[in-house]
Amino acid sequence: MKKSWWNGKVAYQIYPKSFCDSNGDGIGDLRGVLSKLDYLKDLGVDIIWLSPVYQSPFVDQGYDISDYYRIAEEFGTMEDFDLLLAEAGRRGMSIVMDLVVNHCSDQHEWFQKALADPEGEYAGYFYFRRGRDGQPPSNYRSYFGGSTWSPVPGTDLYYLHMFAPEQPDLNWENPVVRRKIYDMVNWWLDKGVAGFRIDAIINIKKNLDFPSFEPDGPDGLAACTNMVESAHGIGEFLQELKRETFAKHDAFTVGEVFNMKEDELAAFIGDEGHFSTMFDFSAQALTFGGHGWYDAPTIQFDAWREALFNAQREAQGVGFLANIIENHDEPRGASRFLPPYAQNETGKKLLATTSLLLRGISFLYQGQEIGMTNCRMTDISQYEDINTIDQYQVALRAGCTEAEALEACYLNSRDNARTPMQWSGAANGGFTTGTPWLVVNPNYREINAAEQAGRPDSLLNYYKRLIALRKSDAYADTFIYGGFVPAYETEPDILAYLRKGQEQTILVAGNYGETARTLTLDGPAEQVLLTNTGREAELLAQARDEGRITLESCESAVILLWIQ
Ligand code: TEU
Ligand code: CA
Repeated sequence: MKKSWWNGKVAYQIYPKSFCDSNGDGIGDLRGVLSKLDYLKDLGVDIIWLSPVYQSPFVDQGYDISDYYRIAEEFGTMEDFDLLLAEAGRRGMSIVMDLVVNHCSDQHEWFQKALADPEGEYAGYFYFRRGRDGQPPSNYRSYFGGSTWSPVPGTDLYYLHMFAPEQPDLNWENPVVRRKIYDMVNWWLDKGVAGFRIDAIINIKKNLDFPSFEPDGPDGLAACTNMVESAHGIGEFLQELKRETFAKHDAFTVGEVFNMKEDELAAFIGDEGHFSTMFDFSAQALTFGGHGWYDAPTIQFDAWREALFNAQREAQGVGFLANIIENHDEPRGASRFLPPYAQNETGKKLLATTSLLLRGISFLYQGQEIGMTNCRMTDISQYEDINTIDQYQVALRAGCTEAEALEACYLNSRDNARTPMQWSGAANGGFTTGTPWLVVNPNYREINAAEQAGRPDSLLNYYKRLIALRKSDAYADTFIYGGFVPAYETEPDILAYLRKGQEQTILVAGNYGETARTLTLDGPAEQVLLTNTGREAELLAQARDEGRITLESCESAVILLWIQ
C-alpha cells in the first residue's frame, strides 16, 4: 500500500456549536476553538475536523449550508477562521472541513433562484420532478421522516430532499453543479485546509427512474436508502471529484459512507480509492434494523467484537478505515458500548484502548477523552435535533408511551453527543458564561476536563499516554502499518488482537466481563507497555513467571510480546 502523510495521524472532531463559547451568547464559536488549540495539541491531536462552520439557517445544525464561502455569523468571521488555520498550523496541526454537497440549504441562492423560475436554469441544479396522479413522484421516506418530495409552490412539481425539506438535494448529474462544487472545494484547499470529511456522500448518486418500493412502515412509505442502493455508478462522480480537487492538493479525505455495495471497499479506500479513508460504522450498524429508535437493537458484546474484527480483516491489505467510538450523530460511546458495571473511568479507558490501537486512522470526538455520557432529558422540548424530534413522534405513533419514547431518545439521540463540552466544574461546565443553546449534562460537576487535567490517573491523562504510545518512535510503525490479527476470539468477554509489525508483535487485550480472566500468552512477554489500572509491573511479573496474564474485570493491557 502507498504511504501518505496522514497515515499515522490522530484526528479529533469538533462540533463547533458545543465546543467552547468565547463571547457568552451560549453558542460555541471559532474563537472558542482557538482558545483550546493548546489543549488539543497537548492531547496529541494532529488533525482537527470541524463539523460545518459555513453560513446556515441551522435547521440541521449547519448541515444545511446557505453559502459555502462564508462563515456562520454565530461562529465568527472569515478572519477568525484564517487565524484558527494559521494558529493550528503553527502548532503542527491541520484543519479538515466538513464537505456537505449532497444537498444545500433551501436558503441557498441556487435554490431560491430555482423556486423563482421552476423551469429555468437553476431548477436543473436540483431534482425537480412532476408528481404522479397528484402524488409525489415516488414513495420514499426521508432520513428525518416524511416524504423525500416536497411541492414546488405554484407548480405541479416536487423537489427531492433525502433529509429535511430545508435540505434540497443537489443534482450531481448536472456538470455545471459539479464544476461549482469543485471550485468551492479548491477554494478551501487553496486557503490551506488539509482536507475534508465528506458528508452523506453515498446519496449523491440517484436512481433517476425514482422507482417506488414496497412500503415498510405505517406511514406507507419506503426507506429512501432503497433508492440509493438501486443506483449505480457513484464511482465516476467520486473519481472526478478527487481528480479535480483532492488529488491536486494531496488532501486527506474521510468519507461518511453508509449503504456501500459489497466489494466496493477498494474502490473507496484502496490506493486509487475515492477517499483517503472512510469511517468504520460497523458497530453503529448493529443498532439498525428496527423501525426506529424505539425498537433499535442494543449492542451485544459478541456481535460488536465480530463486527469490529470483520471490518479490520476486510480493510487489511486494501486501505485504512477510520475508527470511531462516537460522533455528533451517535449516542456517547461510553453509554452505548459499556455494560453498567463498566460505566466508570476504568471501563472508559478500556474502550479507548480497544479503539485507538486498531489498524486505521483514530478519530476522537469532543468529550470522549473525558468520558462524557448520554444526557437524560425530562421533556422532548429539551431536544433540539430534528432527527430526535422525528424519532420521538415515530415512537409515539408506534404505540410507545411518552416515557418510553423519551427513553428511546435517551439511548439514541444525536443530542447526546451535542450537549456542551464539559470544561470545568464552573457554571455550565465552563462552556459559556451565558445561557447554553442546549442543556449541559448535569454530570459536568464530576466529569470535566479541568478536574481530569489535574489528576494523573484520569481518563484524559490516559488518553494522552495512549496516543503518545500509538505515535511513539518505538512502536508507531507497528501501530500504523502493522497487521491486525484477532486473538482469544473464543474467550468470552475478551476483546483482544495482535498488531504485527516488521519486528514487533504487540498484544492489545481487554476484559469486558465482570470477572477476572486469565489468558495464556503466545510467547514471552518483553514488556507491558500500558495498562488501564497501573498494574504494568504485576502483569509483567506474572507473564514472565507463568506465561499468562490475569486481567481483572474491565482491565486492559498492551504487551510487547517478542522482538524477532
Ligand atoms: O449524516 C448522514 C446520515 O445518513 C445520518 O442521517 C445518519 O444516518 C443519522 O444521523 C444517524 O443517526 C450526515 C451528518 O453527519 C448529519 O449530522 C446530517 O444531519 C446529515 O448528514 C445531513 O447532512
Ligand atoms: Ca459564541
